[in-house]
Amino acid sequence: MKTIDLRSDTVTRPTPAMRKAMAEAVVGDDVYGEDPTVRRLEETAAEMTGHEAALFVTSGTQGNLLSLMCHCRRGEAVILGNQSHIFNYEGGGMAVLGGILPLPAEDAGGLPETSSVLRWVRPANVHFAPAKLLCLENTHNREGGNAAAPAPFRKLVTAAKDQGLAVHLDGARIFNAAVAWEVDVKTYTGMVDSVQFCLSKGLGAPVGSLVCGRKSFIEEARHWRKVVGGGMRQSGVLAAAGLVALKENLSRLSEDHENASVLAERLEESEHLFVEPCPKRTNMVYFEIRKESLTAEELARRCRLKGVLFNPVSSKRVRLVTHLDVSRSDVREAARIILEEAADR
Ligand code: TLP
Repeated sequence: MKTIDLRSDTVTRPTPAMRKAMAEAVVGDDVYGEDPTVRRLEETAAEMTGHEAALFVTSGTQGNLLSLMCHCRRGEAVILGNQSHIFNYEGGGMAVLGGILPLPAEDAGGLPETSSVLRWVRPANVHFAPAKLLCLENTHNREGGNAAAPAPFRKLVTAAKDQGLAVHLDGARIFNAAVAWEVDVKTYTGMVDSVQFCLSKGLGAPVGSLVCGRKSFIEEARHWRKVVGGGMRQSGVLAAAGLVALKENLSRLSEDHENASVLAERLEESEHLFVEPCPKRTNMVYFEIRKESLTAEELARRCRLKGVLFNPVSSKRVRLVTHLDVSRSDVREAARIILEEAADR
């Protein structure tokens, strides 16, 4: 039985071209700054995002953590969406390791409300942890994978900067946003102080993320990366796959988006499922189960037996993610199985 894995775009296996590049990578000790493949990846990432420098890190979570630790000292605060990945799914790393206070703002729909952000910008007062940074997420994972449009994104960044805040972008899937809006990725990345993007999601590389920013910022991030045990040695083996991902897999992201739309349309046929509308869909589909007797856990269990994997995100809510290893016929087949299992009593 074929498995159609819609749990996440993190599940992709490296392509033959990636494996070849990994096998042939010229490497050195990157803690000494001597790995030419890592350097090439970092230079490529900086150039693509419109920043001075970049740092290859182990994961999106590590990239976000280092960025926050560079922007804020202990006792300072970060404003971020209450639905954001950093707030919900990164183990509170900023508080655990950085002594940084998260200040949540309403971000239903994907971008935090400007008023909800600005209420945390308060006058200096002994009682307050001063807010130094705004974090944005695009595309927005928990908000349906929605890609924020360039104009409201710019407006919010400008409003934050006018208040003296720095802005960090959790751009785990920022290339999906750029592809969805048909703009250069710099439209988003060029206006923020720092950005983290993932190679290991829709771009299909096995491991790694890049943090991009000013030279001095990246030097400090390099220090914090070592502190958290992320100093890697011959990591050119991994960077080589990342370079292939950036060269070969950007233009095909639109296929994932189309497949997600096909999946959404098919699932809308069911009276038992409510497919959450998404203003600018990328590679995710969220739906709610409207049938009283069926939980997301039970639907996932039944579909797993038929070879379709996905993650429940709550007792009635499900997320499906399309990616490199899922074809158009796979999504049609997955939709068929989900519809069938949802209809079954
Ligand atoms: N997201 C994962 C899970 O952790 C939920 C997924 O399967 O989607 N920012 C965003 C917006 C993310 O979606 C993720 C991963 C991260 C950061 C963290 O990246 P990693 O997993 O590389 O630490």
